[in-house]
Amino acid sequence: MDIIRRDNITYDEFMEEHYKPGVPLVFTNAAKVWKANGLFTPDWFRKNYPDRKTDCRGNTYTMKQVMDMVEAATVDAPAPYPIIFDIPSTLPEILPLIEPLDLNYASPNWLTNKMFQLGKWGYATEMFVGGPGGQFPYMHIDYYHLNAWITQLYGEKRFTVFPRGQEHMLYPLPDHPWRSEVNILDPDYEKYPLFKDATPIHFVVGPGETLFIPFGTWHTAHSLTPTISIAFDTLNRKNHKDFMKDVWAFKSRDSKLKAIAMYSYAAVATQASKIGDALRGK
Ligand SMILES: O=C(O)CCC(=O)C(=O)O
Ligand SMILES: [Fe+2]
Repeated sequence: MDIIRRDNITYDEFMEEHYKPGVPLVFTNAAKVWKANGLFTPDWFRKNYPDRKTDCRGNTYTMKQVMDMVEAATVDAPAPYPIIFDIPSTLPEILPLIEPLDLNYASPNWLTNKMFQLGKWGYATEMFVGGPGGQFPYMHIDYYHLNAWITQLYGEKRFTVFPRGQEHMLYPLPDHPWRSEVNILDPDYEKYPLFKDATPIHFVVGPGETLFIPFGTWHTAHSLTPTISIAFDTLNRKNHKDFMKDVWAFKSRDSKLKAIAMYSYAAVATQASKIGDALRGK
């Protein structure tokens, strides 16, 4: 199976053919509505925001250091991956360059509702930076069953996604059921024999392209070149049930009381978001 790539797909086509059935898609030109498209490069960030900082695996790096590091990286000596800048707190000036954030496809998004934002359930707009050989640490499904939207603005990243229904071949960790034990770049088939029958879909996402990863889709990625991408998540009616299950499961690890409080809060935020949808005719 190959990944589907589309240009100029309509919102309704996207909803029917991809969003509702949960089929991943590469939009080849959705990012044309962003000023950032074609503008973001390592040089641009080094020149404009050299001193902005972020933490990665216990170290703090400046933007200049990050860009130098990913450009010097090689497959044999990779830079840490992913290096993530939280955009609203570390690079707020670039927010207008990635508007409309939803690319005219990724809505409705209840995470933009103030109540969900306060709950800190994955409402984040992040810039991922990587270099050759930089590999996401594990194959996974995203927290809280959110849909992921990843727009590649510089360089190329190789993604792997699995069709729905293959979870039993992917060996989720018993204590962290959103992470797989299998290293897909070098799978140990003796230890994970069922993985032989899994049918990963590998593909490269290049500059100006946007990958939609439906909630619950197992995936991972690695950088082939220096890369800059923008990632955010969405929540709405479609993934809400699974989201609520995760809110319960994650919070009750801490305490039952906390779980009850957060679950109730999320239920109220849901009602507010549904009213918002109705008012916008969604
Ligand atoms: O490296 C990437 O772009 C994939 C990121 C990802 O899957 C995640 O942050 O959940
Ligand atoms: Fe992910």
